[in-house]
Amino acid sequence: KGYRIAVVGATGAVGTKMIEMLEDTTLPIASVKLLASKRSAGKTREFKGKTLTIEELVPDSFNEVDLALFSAGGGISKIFAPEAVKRGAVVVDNTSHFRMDPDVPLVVPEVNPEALKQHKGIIANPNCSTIQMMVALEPIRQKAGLKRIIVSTYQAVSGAGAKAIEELKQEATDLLAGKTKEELNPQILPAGSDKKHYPIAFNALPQIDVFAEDDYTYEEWKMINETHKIMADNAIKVAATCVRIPVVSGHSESIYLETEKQLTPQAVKDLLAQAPGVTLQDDPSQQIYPQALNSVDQKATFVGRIRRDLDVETGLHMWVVSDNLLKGAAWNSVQIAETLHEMNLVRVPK
Ligand code: A2P
Ligand code: 11C
Repeated sequence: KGYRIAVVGATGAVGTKMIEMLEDTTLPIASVKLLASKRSAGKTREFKGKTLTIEELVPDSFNEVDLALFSAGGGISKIFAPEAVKRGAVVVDNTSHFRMDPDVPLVVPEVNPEALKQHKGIIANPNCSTIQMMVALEPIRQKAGLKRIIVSTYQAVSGAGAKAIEELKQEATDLLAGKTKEELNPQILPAGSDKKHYPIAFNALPQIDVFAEDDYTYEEWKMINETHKIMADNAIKVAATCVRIPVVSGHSESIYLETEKQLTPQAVKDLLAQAPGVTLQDDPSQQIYPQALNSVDQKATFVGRIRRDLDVETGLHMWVVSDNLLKGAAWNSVQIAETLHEMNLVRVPK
């Protein structure tokens, strides 16, 4: 007895992690169906000791599915998420396609689980860089109010998918073997859909996704708009600069925030030491602080380098790191599914 679950994009960077998260979830599972493109149909993959065969995604894939986790790109979600809901499946969508739809809850379980009650079949999983920032800042917002955020990110290539990981590895290999940067052939980064591509190996690219209004990228706009929706407060001022660095997994963020009431750094540390989903790693005397490499395969959001601003009384700085494929994507999606189950909401409302 349990849910019949489908994973859409089961061969991808996030989909692969979704399967791992389902292997150790508390969610009761009756069956798991793995869906991807025609290219992957027939390949196999282990789930809890059983061999599952990957199937081609078609609308009828969702017949007799209770819960579908999507991570195959926005275009796939646009077409197939409604097909899944039509067939009675609740969808947790990891793409940006439905996030700003007023009918679709955008959920970080530590922050706004009650938003799930409004779902009409689709729940959106926020962008990875937004999620970890929300987990770190919500306890502070609750205690002291949040007026402003200025964030700079240092994002891992796995956020751009499995092919971007290969691109980083190939470029690094080629450069170490003596090739020049002109001999590299970047195809994916900084953004697969943009005109020009640049090497990521031994580089830092201040572009994630394509450029939009006011010369901010979509990734930067996602951090702004999604913060407002998740915290249900459009008055919070947010500015972001999103940068891709040659790290495989684990997004890092330098966050400056201003609170309404003044909090000492020690009060913030005490607060975050108790906060759900947070692991405090902050001891400069012992050189203890969060690191991308140490966040890999961990579900937590790691926070450290907490210190006061030297000029603004209500200003604070911190360094926030999390595995973008887990809390940023696969784990947050499975955690949403667990929360839906606990709230008895794994059903499409009539
Ligand atoms: P496939 O491996 O068959 O192409 P990533 O984010 O790592 O790039 O992964 C993208 C995921 O989306 C993969 O699982 C990929 O499957 C899947 N995908 C891409 N295009 C389609 C499609 N047309 N139908 C179903 N799944 C797709
Ligand atoms: C990145 N944050 O690191 C992106 C990936 O809206 O779900 C996730 C894109 C999204 O490239």
